[in-house]
Amino acid sequence: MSDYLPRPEHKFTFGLWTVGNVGRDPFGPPVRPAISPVEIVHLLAEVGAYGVNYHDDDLIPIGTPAAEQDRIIRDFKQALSDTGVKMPMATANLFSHPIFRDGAFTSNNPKVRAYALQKTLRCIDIGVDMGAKVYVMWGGREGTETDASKSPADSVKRLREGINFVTDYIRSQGYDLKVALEAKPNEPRSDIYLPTTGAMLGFIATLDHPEMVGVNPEVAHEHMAGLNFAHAVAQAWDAGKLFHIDLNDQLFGRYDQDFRFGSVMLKQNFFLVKFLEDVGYSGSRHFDAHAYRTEDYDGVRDFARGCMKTYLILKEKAARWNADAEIKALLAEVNANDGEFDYLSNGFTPEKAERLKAVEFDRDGIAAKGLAYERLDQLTVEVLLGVR
Ligand code: GLT
Ligand code: MN
Ligand code: MN
Repeated sequence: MSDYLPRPEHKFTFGLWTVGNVGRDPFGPPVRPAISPVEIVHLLAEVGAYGVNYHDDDLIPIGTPAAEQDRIIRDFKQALSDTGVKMPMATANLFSHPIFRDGAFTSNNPKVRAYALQKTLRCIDIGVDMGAKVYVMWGGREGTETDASKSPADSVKRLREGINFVTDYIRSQGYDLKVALEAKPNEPRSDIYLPTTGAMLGFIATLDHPEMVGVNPEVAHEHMAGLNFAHAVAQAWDAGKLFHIDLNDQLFGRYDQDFRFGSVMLKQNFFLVKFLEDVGYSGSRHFDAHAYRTEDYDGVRDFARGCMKTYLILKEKAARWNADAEIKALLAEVNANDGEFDYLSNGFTPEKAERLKAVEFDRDGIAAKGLAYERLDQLTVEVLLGVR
């Protein structure tokens, strides 16, 4: 049994905006005093996180004079080196300032698109300087309330043009930096373009440098769309595109709640953690979540520790599930193979097709046997509930 304590090899990270969230919502003002980025780094070190992720505006408010910017960066780097906390990911805020009210890369206004690009390049320069290896692009306002305002096809073209510019910039600077696109179906826009991880994966294939671009799937965002998050993650992994992941939790069909990881849908999160651990995902496990509005900063610490501890408990449950003799026997049974059709793997030949077409299948015999998935799922629940 593990101590469930976070260690650097677990790669647990939090954005500045997560533990630094002050509890503002559309119906009420902040409930916690803001703490500085340096204080956030110390809080994360105290709870045992590996890293902190950087949003340009969270660290350097828009319009900060150059000298002040240098001081902020110096102090932040000092906090990183004092605590050993790493900064593996950078991301630009292209959604808060009113200039982005109709999108950034997809705005109809070329000045807004140019500003979004400038802000991205500057964020990348600072992020790389502080150690970032991944740049996340979440197009929070890349969408519409009314499709009278712009053509969705033009918007996808504009997004492509913007991302191609960014990847060429990264190459021209010789940066060791990958780009991870984060999908969300809606909120704050009525509809956001490329609303799911699957849509992002299709889009990436159309870019100039698809090898530099992957995805950053978020639990809450796929759950808003009623989708199975682990399936989206598996497809991204299969495509070699799982560059980053945003872990949090919530039920299907709600607004973006960003709850503590594992606080709502335990079984789904169990299969997610099992997948990540089984395949050996080695990137950041980023908790893009925040504490309930009911909490003070002790509650924020409880929240952060809870995200990491639940991940580690689910990781241990996954190992237990994999080692369970009865589960293994059931899986072996449903995957039994007498070798009769092994010739179908390793590609097509006309001879294989002819041989296959001549087979008489015992449809009723094959269909008659139960698959014991009820038993398998019950055993899964028993592992999760701690009675196996
Ligand atoms: C914002 C959003 C997240 C994104 C962040 C990166 S910012 O908090 O809700 O899903 O990952 O831009
Ligand atoms: Mn979210
Ligand atoms: Mn996110």
